[in-house]
This record gives sequence, C-alpha cells and structure tokens, in this order.
Amino acid sequence: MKKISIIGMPMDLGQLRRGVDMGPSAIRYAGIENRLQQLNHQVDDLGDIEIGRSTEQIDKDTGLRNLDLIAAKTKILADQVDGVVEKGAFPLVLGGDHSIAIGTLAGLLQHYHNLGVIWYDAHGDLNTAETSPSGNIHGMSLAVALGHGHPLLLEVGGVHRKLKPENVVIIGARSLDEGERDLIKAKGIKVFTMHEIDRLGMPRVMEETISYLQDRTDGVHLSLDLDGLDPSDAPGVGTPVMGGISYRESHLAMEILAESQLITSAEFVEVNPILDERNKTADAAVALMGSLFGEKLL
Ligand code: B3U
Ligand code: MN
Ligand code: MN
Repeated sequence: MKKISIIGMPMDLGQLRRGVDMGPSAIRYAGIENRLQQLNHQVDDLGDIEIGRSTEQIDKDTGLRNLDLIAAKTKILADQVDGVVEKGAFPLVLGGDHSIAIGTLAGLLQHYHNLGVIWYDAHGDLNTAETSPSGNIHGMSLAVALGHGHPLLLEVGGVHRKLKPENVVIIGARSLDEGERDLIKAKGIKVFTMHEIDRLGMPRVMEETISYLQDRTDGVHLSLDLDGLDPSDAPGVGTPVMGGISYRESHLAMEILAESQLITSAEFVEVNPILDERNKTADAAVALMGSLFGEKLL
C-alpha cells in the first residue's frame, strides 16, 4: 500500500497548442483515483494548482515564451511536491505540458541527494534559450533540472542541488535537436533511443535502466511524456512523432518498474484532450499508471 498524493498542474504555457491545460481533468475523468484505490493504495487528490488565463509573453532578450509565469507557477508546484515528499507520500503529478517538470524536479531535489530520473519521451527536452528552435519551455525542462537554462528557471524552488547527468536515463527519444545531442554527448547522459528499443527490446532496456539507476540513486522519478508513445496509441499530444513506443511495450515497461519498486515519484504529461480521439490518450495514461502502481493481468 502506498500513500499517493495526486497534484493537477493544468499549465499549457510551455508550448503553443492550447488544450493541454485540460490534461488533469481528462486523466481524472478516465478514472485514475478509482484505479489506484482498487490496487489498495490510499489516494489523496490535492486538486489543481491554479494557473489562470494570460496573454502570451515573449521575453525580449531570450525569446522564451511565458518565462515569468512558468517560473512563478512551477515554484508553487515545487512547494507542493516538497510538502508531499515531506509527509512521506508518493507525489503523482498530472500535466499539463512538460515544462511542469521544472517544478516537480525542483521539489524532489530538495529531498534527494542522488535523485534518478527516467525521462520517457520522444524528445530530450534538453534545449536552452540558445539551442531551442521554438522558444518553448516544455523543450527545456530536463536541461533546467541539470542546471542549464535561464536563471529565473534555475531558481525555481530556491537555490538547490541539481540533477546529476549520470542519474538520468532517457527512453524513447527519436526527435533530438542538434544542441540537445551535443549536451547528451558532453554530459554522457544515458539514452535509449527508438533504435536501442528496437534492437534490444523493451525488457532489456528496462532491466539495464534499473540496474544502472539502482545503486547510484536514493529515489527515482518517472517523467512520462505521452508523446513517448506512438501517435497511433496516444494521438492526443501537441508534438506527435511517428515511430514511437507502443502501448504494449509501455505497459511492459511500467510492469517491470513496478516489480523493481524503484520509482518514488511520477508525472504524466502532455495529455491534450482537444487533440485526442475519445480520451484515448488519457485512458492510456491511466492504464499505464495502473501498471506502474502494481496492477497485474492475473
Ligand atoms: N525539441 C523541440 C520540440 C519539442 C520538445 N518537446 C516537445 N517538442 N514536446 C523544441 O521545441 O524544443
Ligand atoms: Mn517532453
Ligand atoms: Mn515529448
């Protein structure tokens, strides 16, 4: 039995497609609370962090979109995540676009000295203002957690330790910008691209991920971007990329993670009900959370 605290982060400011702010609602509608209760977990839904409406602002020096608001709102999330870990519960954050991870990770890094992160995503989210092709902060959140990015984003949650590059594993990458590839190489970040997933198969990818992270970390966060999945299985995302991880492989990945008992926090991001087909992507997110929290077929 786990004590799970759900936090909704309905923020769409990190990218251009509206609708991802409805992700937490879609995931709740798909039955997350019930699903986790059925597994005998104690679930506490803390509701949504208030984001409010605003017109887009582009930082004139860097071209970053909605920088000030993202910094302000992710700070609130960081504090909430901090509070959940403090009381010994498992933070489960529902996005929102992937810029929310700036807050989640800032909160987690208050506690863990050697936080591990599994970044399940078609993208690296390793851009900075200098390398970003878009100015969209959802493509920068992992870089920020590692200590690369705009000072306002690096300061979210106060001055705190950063993620160590050797504690990160990216799974499912198939769309990396040049600057992201350079950062991966410079920092020696472990990446299982679609090439490795196809070559090795998902069981081996997960086993290698687990044995890599197990000994060097004191907690492991799963940051799961639904666009890591193939668009045929998860069409409701803002930046779909063909050739992704299947629904079945993703279930297997979650089941292997559940067995390992390695995961201490998680977030599911980029569910956009406006772009979805009959809540298929939110349903997939909830089904994957079921597996992550111990659901078995038999
Ligand atoms: N790498 C591109 C595209 C992108 C990143 N994350 C998503 N899309 N979802 C960028 O804008 O940084
Ligand atoms: Mn992402
Ligand atoms: Mn992505």
